[in-house]
Amino acid sequence: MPTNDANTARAAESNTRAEELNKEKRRKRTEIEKKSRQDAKRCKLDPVIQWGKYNPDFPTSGKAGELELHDFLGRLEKISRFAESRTNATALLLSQLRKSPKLEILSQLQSKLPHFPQDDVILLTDAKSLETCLNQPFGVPLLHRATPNYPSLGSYTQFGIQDFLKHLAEDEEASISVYDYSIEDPSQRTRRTTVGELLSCFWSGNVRGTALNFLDIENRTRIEFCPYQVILRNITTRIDARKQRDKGKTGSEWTAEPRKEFFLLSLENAISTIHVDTGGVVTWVLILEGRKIWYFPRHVTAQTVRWLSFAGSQTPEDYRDGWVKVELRPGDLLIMPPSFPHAVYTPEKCLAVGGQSYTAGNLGRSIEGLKLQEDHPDISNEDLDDSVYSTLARILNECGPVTTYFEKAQVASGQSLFPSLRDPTTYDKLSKNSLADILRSGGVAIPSKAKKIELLELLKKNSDTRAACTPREEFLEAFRKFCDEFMADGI
Ligand SMILES: O=C(O)CCC(=O)C(=O)O
Ligand SMILES: [Fe+2]
Repeated sequence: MPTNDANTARAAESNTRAEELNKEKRRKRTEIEKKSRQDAKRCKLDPVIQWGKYNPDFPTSGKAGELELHDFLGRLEKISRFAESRTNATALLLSQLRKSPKLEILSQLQSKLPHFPQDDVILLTDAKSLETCLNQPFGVPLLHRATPNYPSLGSYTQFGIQDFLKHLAEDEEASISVYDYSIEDPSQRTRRTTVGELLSCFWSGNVRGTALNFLDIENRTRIEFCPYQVILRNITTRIDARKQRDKGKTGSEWTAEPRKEFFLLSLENAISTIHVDTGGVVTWVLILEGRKIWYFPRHVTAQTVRWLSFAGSQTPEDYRDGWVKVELRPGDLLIMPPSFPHAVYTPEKCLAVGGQSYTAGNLGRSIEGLKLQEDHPDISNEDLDDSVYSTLARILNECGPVTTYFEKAQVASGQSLFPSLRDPTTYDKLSKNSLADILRSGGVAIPSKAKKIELLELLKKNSDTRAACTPREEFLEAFRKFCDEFMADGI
């Protein structure tokens, strides 16, 4: 039989154990409560995007060019609304129902969800969401709003206007191009100037008042601003990564191809009218200092882009469902799909950096966009450069291992857009005009009043003898090979 002492000792021991257990439970509960308080705080901090104020009705000097662009912006503003998205609408609804009972929140969500807006933009929260989106095709812009909980996805966002001016001041004599809309003739608005003039505008507080827009200043600082997820999803990075047999230092023959980035340095009230970026690229823009208002049509298809060509860069009217705008602040990142019409207003001095790439998910759209730009060169503010064709030729030749069946199918579906001089199998199906187009684009002279049969003869002869010699022909050749291989393997 245990003694009284032993009983007391055992009871004391079990009391201590119970106390320890209770202590552990209390500690866990406090931890859980702390975490849920933090979660609640986070939900409060990132509820709804707050779009800032700006004044599109800025003063002008009365010069014709300035009035024209001021008028353009006024008309664009009238038909634009800030971007909506399901994520944002949910956050807004939840913030309104914050104090309601749970059942009420559930019933409101149930009745309102089916009527939520379509996504005007895809809102990114963090690096993971950026990576996920870049792995897929996307038809609306990706937007990351920097917040305390979800800081900027770009690096070096503390690099501002003064830092950049100091870097430029190393060579004040250097020439630079600027878009100056105070010039009346639109074709003369992009003019050459010097870094000296740029510095004096920014350092003097811009007393002349012209809203100069220095676009496309090559980033030669050697600082890379591009978010690493964008670099890693770039299809050429992925192709190159598969080719490096030796990843080590010793014996490495690796030479890095510089990735181009561009600074956009704008004085307040700078405006870029409607355009698509050249070459069917995916464009990313990161704001370093100041703000920009970015406008784009709510509904974009190939027809929208053809309408841009038809209506011109200063006619925002008659786009289906109007325009969407987003306000970009320091640290914010915007990524546009290929050949996506946009216009930009800079309400305050701004430094942004950006670049271009092709992604596997959007490669089909890029090729479609290239054809749109060939047919309608006026949709872009830049001409198609040979390097676009060379880059795409390389991608088409080498992208097999890094593209899915679906992505390949999307690319191959564009085959008929580019009838090739070296693809005799399709000639017989084409009209006389199309045959003449192919011959002309291959630089072959066409006899006047030639019949279809003669054009066919000419094409057959030329396709046998001509080797691809221009970058465009290289691209056509690569595209044809890509499509042939897809047909042979895929279907
Ligand atoms: O900032 C601007 O005025 C135009 C920028 C733009 O169109 C671009 O980066 O694609
Ligand atoms: Fe642009």
